[in-house]
Amino acid sequence: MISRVLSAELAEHAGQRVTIAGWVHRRRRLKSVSFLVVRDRSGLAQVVAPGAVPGEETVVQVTGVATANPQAPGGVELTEPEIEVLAEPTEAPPFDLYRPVVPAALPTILDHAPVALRHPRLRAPLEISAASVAGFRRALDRLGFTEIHTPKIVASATESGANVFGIDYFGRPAYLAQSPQFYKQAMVGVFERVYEVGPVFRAEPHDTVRHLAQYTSLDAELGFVRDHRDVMAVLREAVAGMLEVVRGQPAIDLLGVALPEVPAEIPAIHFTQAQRLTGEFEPDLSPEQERWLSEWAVREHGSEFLFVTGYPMAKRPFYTHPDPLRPGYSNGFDLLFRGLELVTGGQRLHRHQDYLDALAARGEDAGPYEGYLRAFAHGMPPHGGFALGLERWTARLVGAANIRQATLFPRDLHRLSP
Ligand code: AMO
Repeated sequence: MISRVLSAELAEHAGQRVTIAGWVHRRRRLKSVSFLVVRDRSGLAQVVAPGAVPGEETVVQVTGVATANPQAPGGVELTEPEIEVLAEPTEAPPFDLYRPVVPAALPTILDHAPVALRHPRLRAPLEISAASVAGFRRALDRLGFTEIHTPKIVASATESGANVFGIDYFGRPAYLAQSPQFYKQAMVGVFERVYEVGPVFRAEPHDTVRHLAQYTSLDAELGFVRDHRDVMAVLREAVAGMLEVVRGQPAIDLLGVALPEVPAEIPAIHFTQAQRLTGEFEPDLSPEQERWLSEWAVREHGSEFLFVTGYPMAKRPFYTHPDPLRPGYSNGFDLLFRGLELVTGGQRLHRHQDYLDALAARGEDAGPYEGYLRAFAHGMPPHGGFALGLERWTARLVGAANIRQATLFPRDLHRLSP
């Protein structure tokens, strides 16, 4: 490795001759002196040089004396520099990366993602996303969960046939996994408590600000639950754990983001109550209803999170456990956050015969699910789980209007590259 200090550590080395390395973020030439701002993974450092200096996005290594200057970023700058060019760009960036406000529209940013994401404000949501995943893992590790990695090439659809990508698998039909649903359930039979952070695929025919064709699903599944409320309690811990790690991130300050509080118990309302409150009685909640309910939860409970429980069985997948006390309704829930469905989860069926009956009642052939159902033939405890959409979470957290602002190389109806 090139032996260097990070720009964020420069103040600790005041008075010493040190080496930094990174990209020329900004170059300013005055009459007798040039200012060079070098960007590395930790932030920005200023270099004062007597003569000409390399242009923006040149990769440099600079050795100089760390000298106190209250006007420099971090209060320290490098003087008496020796500048070595490690790589020279052959193309100019699509816009100035040093302007604090991004001077480009989303399609330009996405078309030029490899360089555009170098802008500190555009990189920040992805840093928050990484911190969220670290917090998710830490929270579930503490609760005795095992991380698993399930196949993404699968033999059957899980969440309904409509939005699944079909592929040719050595001459046989196969699909890109819409969810690790079946595998995470089966692994409850092995580990009791599992989670997965991985890509899932949805052939979404809609061009919306909240749907992607590939997104990152934070999944969990646990056994020996009494009902869906035990799953909701674990989800609460997972979300609180994500925020714990996010809270310390410089990206939060950079974006000026207000983080939500997670109430000790997140408020929950039944689906029928949600219908009554909004005065709409469709079998599923519309995006407008979700927005209204979120505002209601802030007004009534001071919470930016709201559980809606007891969705109608007809609107949930066949693996959903019915509410034993309310025919037609399920032990399935959604978690709304800042006006949007962030999580879907619930208690599942766990007896083999219940699965056969549920498929028959829906007029579905059990054949394609044989591999999945085998786990239940060997004894499965009452269990449940959830899946949280990472990009939706990050977008809501940073106040991005479009999910693509919180997605690395988004895939959608129109976008397959970069
Ligand atoms: P569901 O299909 O509701 O549930 O997905 C779970 C969560 O994933 C996110 N999400 C999406 N994010 C971006 N683009 C999309 N096209 C998209 N579709 C869904 C949402 C959503 O709440 N197997 C169940 C989960 C479970 O019960 O464990 C499932 O996948 O944030």
